[in-house]
Amino acid sequence: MGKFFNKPGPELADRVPPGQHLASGFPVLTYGETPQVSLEDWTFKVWGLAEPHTFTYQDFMAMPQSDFTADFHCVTTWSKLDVQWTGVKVTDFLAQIKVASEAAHIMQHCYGGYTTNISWEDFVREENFFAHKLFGDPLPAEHGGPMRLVVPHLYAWKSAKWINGLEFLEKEALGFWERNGYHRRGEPWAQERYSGL
Ligand SMILES: Nc1nc2c(c(=O)[nH]1)N[C@H]1C(S)=C(S)[C@@H](COP(=O)(O)O)O[C@H]1N2
Ligand SMILES: [Mo]
Repeated sequence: MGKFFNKPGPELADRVPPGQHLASGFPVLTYGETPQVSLEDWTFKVWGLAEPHTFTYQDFMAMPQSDFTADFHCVTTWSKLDVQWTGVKVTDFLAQIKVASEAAHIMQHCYGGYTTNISWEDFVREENFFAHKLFGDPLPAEHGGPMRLVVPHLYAWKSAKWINGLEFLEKEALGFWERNGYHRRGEPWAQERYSGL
């Protein structure tokens, strides 16, 4: 700890959820290998309770682009404030696809096989986005490049790196960490860390 993690001062305390410490630098947290996917090869699919469609990286570049600054909270107790990203807002992306009204949950799928589930309400928030730049540079592979999801209001395991698809579901299903004891939702201010099963 000590060297890499700092207790937030009073001016930042209201930005750091309970049980979290500030990380210096931006740690990398990956289960397994880092997939190497080129921009040319990257594709992104939607299926399930959505009209099936495959998007390329170029397709994403043609969508409205936005800059975002967001705090990032890993359940292993580090947080990083004011991370700067560039990408496509989830709400702008959703305008490009047709989703059935019964869709209430979404499974995020990734190169490498990682999955994580999220409810429709948690997914469609204005501050969620697909990011392809980090602090102005192309998103490095270890942080999820070419493309990752960023969901600032939930613990970062809900922000899928190397994302390659969304499966729209009527009922909740559990992703990789959620099947292995993590909370279904993962809200940091409520410390929704583990499922308690
Ligand atoms: N595909 C994939 N996405 C993932 C993970 C992973 O192992 N594989 N780890 C998650 C966890 S636990 C965290 S804290 C963040 C870490 O993001 P970072 O490595 O950019 O800091 O990515 C999340 N997204
Ligand atoms: Mo994490």
